[in-house]
Amino acid sequence: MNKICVIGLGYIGLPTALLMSKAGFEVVGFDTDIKKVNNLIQGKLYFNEPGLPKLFRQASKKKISFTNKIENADAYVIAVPTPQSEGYADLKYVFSALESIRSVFSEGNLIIVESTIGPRDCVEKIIPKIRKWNKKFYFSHCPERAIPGKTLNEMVQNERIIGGIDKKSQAITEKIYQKFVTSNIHLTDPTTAAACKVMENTYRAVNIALANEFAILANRIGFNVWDAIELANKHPRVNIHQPGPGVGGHCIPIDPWFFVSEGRAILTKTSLELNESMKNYVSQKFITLARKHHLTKKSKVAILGYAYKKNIDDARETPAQGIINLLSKHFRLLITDEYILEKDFVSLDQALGQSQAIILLTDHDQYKAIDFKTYPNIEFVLDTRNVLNLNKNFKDSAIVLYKL
Ligand code: SAJ
Repeated sequence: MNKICVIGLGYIGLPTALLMSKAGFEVVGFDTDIKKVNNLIQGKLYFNEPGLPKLFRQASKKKISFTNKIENADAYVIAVPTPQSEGYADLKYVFSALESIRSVFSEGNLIIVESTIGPRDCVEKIIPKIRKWNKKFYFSHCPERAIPGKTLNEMVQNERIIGGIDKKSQAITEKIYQKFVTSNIHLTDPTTAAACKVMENTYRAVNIALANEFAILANRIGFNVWDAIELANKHPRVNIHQPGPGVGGHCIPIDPWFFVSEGRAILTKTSLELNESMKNYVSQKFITLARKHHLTKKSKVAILGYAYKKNIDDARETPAQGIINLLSKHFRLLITDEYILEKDFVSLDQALGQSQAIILLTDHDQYKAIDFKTYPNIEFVLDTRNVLNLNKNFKDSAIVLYKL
């Protein structure tokens, strides 16, 4: 396997292509979006990820090219989006990637699917399509498991699962990943590989839901959930997650639905719904506080943070959008997030300087340094991420701090 064609040059496909090129393979990066391809040809990246510009410069000196015309290769890596549609992974982009591959496919080539899919999708939907080509093929499902913000480190350092349809598929896929993965590689079948990936994200969704439930209970009972979680986590076998305004990103609110659609995943379904309902809960809590502080429809309220999690420019499925939709019916909103450049947001200083109340939705590090005494216009702050500290951020100020 010398030449690899990576299909889909997004958050996963592009770093994968660059790492494979750095590892010595001849790589073709293919995307149907001509704008993306042209940007890459001109040396421009279109999303931020630590270490990506450096890796891009290094890879550019190697054998890598970008195109919107598919090329024959020894191995094809599919890294296209698989949005959720009524509880199932929508495979339309995987199928169109397969159609592209089919036009250049040779006997004995390898196809690797990295996109997240339902546990039965390989066996029931993807492999039968390839079989119909009537050519000898090798196939593996290697779900990507890298977290935005640390994508490159995790692609190299995380343990990797290779779900091959037979021993030869497993072996030739392993040979590719061995070249750039420094951690253990585990061999299994495609269904188990896909199930692992969905289980990982379901574990997160369920545990975040539990933390959110604790936050709701804490409000009723009257204790500080953040302190209580910290103390409970001192127990050697307890790891309670963090509550928050909801769960964003393209994985945790989405992938667990692939289990729910199997019909028996009661705990998973309830957890997804509970996480989804946090947007409403947080908005209602803010509205109740605003009434107490006599805010009106004319009052300006600042939204701190729009990205789905801290210190990244990724806003996919961000709970902030739902909260903005709800709160914009009640107040004049000033939204700020200095990571999100393409939106017409205001600066942090403008948001703080012009608002009567603040709701903090994303735990960007920069918010930890805000000195609220310089903004006497603010009456209260609702911190949904436990970023702000009464003694530090509110020293010498009369602003009231509330937490989720
Ligand atoms: N969140 C909480 N409380 C927590 C942890 C997270 O509310 O205790 C929220 C975050 O604020 C964010 C969302 O959950 O809105 C998801 O963030 P995340 O950092 O937990 O995960 P993702 O979606 O960025 O990436 C996940 C990762 N999966 C796991 O950790 C099991 C990553 O490894 C996967 O590669 C990725 O999903 C994926 O592609 O599936």
